[in-house]
Amino acid sequence: MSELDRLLEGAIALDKWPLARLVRLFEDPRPAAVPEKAAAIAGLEARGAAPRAMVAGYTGTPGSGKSTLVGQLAARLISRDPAATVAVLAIDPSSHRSGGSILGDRTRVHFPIGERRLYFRSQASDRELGGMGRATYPVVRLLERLFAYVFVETVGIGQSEVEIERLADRVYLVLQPLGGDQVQFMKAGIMEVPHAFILNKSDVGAAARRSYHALRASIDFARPGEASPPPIFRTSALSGDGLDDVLEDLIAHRSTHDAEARRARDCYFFEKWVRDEYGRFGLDLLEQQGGADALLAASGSFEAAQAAYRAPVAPPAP
Ligand SMILES: Nc1nc2c(ncn2[C@@H]2O[C@H](COP(=O)(O)OP(=O)(O)OP(=O)(O)O)[C@@H](O)[C@H]2O)c(=O)[nH]1
Ligand SMILES: [Mg+2]
Repeated sequence: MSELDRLLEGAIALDKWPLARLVRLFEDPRPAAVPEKAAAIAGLEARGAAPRAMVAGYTGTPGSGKSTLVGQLAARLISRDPAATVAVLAIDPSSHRSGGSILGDRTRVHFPIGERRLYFRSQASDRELGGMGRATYPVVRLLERLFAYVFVETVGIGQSEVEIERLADRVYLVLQPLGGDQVQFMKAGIMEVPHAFILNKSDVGAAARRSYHALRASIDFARPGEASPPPIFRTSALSGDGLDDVLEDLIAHRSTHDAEARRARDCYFFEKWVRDEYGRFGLDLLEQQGGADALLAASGSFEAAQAAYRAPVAPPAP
């Protein structure tokens, strides 16, 4: 058995060490890593590890309690459903390290060290605006073959909303109660994306109640005439209040991308990869090669398409 085969079998068994090794491979931005990623995906497919996870996105304002909430939701999910497995990927704009910070510590989620069904990984975001890093999509492609749920935490301040909408099957916007003089929650553009809202820190009392009504009004204003207005869940990630309601919502909407949605998602992130790595020149070259859709269809997987893409030899524009 090759080294890669051993890693794949270990990862399918959800052993932490091989998982971490594979995640690092998928985070590796170097072109030299692409063939091994393609081989890993092919090896997973051959073992029947097709994409199966529901991908849930949690975005929202800094400090609203996203990490605490996501950690608690993950822990609750595996304790109520013996078959559930959850991977949490947190994009951390405040971390300057290239991943590896211990989210489990920060979220105060305690679980036995041998608990295979929960996996935490934090990634530094490499974009000034927060949101997703370059390694986010590749790692989601790996994790969605291994776990039943993949939770992605991003900081929501604009562009990242669009990306999380592309990535996730269901998007939650996590907010915290407003101070007294704040009237509006967020720019309308951000309010339009989420499937559901989570007003966390509902344990803080009167401010939380006032904020609930202000949020309802902001949503009605940003999304007029919507047939079924998005739910607002009031939670406390500290006390656990309201978390089961969020889980019900999650489970009720458990769906995975169908083939068509998956193609569109691959296409979007393939173009993003080309743009990020090779700029406008790279995109022109992609057009000459028939475009992302054709390249993906001909290659069989996102990673194989990356290998097949004839990148410009010039270094990317700064
Ligand atoms: N009172 C109260 N505090 C909370 C709750 N959830 C989280 N916190 C606290 O809020 C602070 C921020 O929590 P995090 O989970 O790190 O928030 P975050 O949104 O992930 O933060 P960033 O990723 O840095 O944007 C911590 O001190 C938490 O203990 C809650 O439900 N109630
Ligand atoms: Mg966080």
